[in-house]
Amino acid sequence: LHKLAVYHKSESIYSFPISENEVVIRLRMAKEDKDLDVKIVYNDNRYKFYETRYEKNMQVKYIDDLFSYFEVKLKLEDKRLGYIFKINDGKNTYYYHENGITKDYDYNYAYYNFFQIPYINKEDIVKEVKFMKNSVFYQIFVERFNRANYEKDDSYIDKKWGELPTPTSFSGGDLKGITKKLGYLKDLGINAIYLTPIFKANSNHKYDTLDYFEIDPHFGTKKDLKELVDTAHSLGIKIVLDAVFNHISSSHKFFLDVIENGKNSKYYDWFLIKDDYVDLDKMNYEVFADVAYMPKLNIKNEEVKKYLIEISKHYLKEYDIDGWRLDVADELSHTFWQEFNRELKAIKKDFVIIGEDWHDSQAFLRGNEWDSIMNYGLTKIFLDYFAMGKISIKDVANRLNSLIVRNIDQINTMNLNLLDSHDTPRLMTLVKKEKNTFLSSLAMLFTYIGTPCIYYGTEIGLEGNGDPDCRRTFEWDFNKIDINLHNTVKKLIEIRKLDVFKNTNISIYEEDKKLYIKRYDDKNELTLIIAKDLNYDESDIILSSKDYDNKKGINFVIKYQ
Ligand code: ARE
Repeated sequence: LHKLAVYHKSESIYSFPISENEVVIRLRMAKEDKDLDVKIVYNDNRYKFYETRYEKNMQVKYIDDLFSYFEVKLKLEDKRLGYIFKINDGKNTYYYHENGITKDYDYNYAYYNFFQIPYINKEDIVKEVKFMKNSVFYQIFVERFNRANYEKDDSYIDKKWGELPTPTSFSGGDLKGITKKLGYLKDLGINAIYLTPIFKANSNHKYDTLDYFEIDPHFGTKKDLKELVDTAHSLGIKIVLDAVFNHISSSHKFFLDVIENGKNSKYYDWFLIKDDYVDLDKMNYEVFADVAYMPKLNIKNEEVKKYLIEISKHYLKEYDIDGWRLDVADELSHTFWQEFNRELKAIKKDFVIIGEDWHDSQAFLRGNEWDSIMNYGLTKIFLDYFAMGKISIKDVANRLNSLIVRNIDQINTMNLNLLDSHDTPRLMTLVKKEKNTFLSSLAMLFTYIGTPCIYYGTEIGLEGNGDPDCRRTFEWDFNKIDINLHNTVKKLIEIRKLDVFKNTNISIYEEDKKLYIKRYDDKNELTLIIAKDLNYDESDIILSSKDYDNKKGINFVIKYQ
């Protein structure tokens, strides 16, 4: 037994209830110890742990570069779990408990050192937002998706639809344009949309808010937003908006007031200014990254908190939106997000909170702040393998597993998985236009645990390098696109809706330089195989869901060059 690798912590990602009478227990061990006999010894009434105990085998569920993670799901009658682990390495039996690893364990005299979940309080169980597990998201950069043909002041538009964007160019996309294409999205299989910011702002991306209570006039009116949300809902499509709360525009009236009145402004404490007056040249105030026109808000200030929560509630109550995606969410305080979560979930339960954090965000994902993140951790694995060829298929398996054990099952189900976005180069460009690689990446995205999100235009193979090139206009002339590619993406979306994806069972491993991702439930099993040297015809690449219904355990094979 490699003792140094053995790790467990109660009431953490290693020990969590999924309902009042069901808990998941994980135990980390060395990768080399994956074949050892591991048992959990427990009583669901910890007060009786001394008298009676039950034993259950634990199975290896995930393996990464260093560790194997054993897991067991326990059904409980009582809610007060006490447990230890019993490990047999063929020679010795070891007991692992709060005091470490020992060769003996005297149950009569357990010194209060068993691990425990003292009591499963229903309100502490992390809840899944119901619609997430059935959703395929579509991210829209509003300025570039579609321009509706209607009377509006278009004097601001300086690029023809189809011309390449610059950091400051305008092509004219708007909310009505999106509403018009909801039928198209429905047909594609999309049932949730995330829009980049739509509130009044100077830039084309609208991350520099001038007024949170106004829809940007380039994008439309309040009526247009209402119509968009209502039409979407009537088609069974959810709408998530972008909340930019880390900073506002330096031309926002609150900041202008501070520029004018310095410390005497009633908004002085809304920002983080080093001196009594703002010095724009010296940039003596905190900003987003190093961007002078985006002064950071002071989230410690109770008035700021109240203001931001009021905005969030306003769109929920007035427009019945289904979630917020939170910009630069990792720089705002836990205290703020807890308040935000409590207030919003009190209004609508089936409401999702998606944080933008490119790293391990577990600290925000304990159930009382965000539900989910934009899962760039996954994006990075795709990049390293499919785009850069920097890692092996074995590394892919390891890292895909590693990413799962960062969080509990409920969160994994809700994480927004993406391959590209308005902040990254586009998938098609990253894979150098190799269609099989492109489809392999997408197949992996759709098979992985979590909620897949495609960036507008992925389904037509839209290309683009980093910001701003990844924000090109959509091509609506379908004579100009690869219709086979489009149909294949559509098929992937259809497959994703199968029942087998509605649980957290997943098994990811490498064998003979092939990557296997298996999803399963009591009745079905679906395996995705990805490898460089599979000998299948293009026509075999994707099996339809009809085939799936008729067979058990079909392979859904993807090859790429
Ligand atoms: C503009 C230019 C860029 C230029 C940038 C900096 O277009 O070419 O590089 O200025 O001068 C919005 C606009 C951008 C704009 C930016 C500033 O959409 O076009 O860029 O404002 O004016 C980090 C943050 C993360 C952020 C990304 C981009 O942590 O929050 O960088 N993403 C959000 C939005 C953006 C938005 C903003 C924030 C600002 O999604 O669209 O930009 O509101 C590692 C780091 C991460 C880092 C990531 C990417 O993983 O750990 O922290 O994310 O790399 O760099």
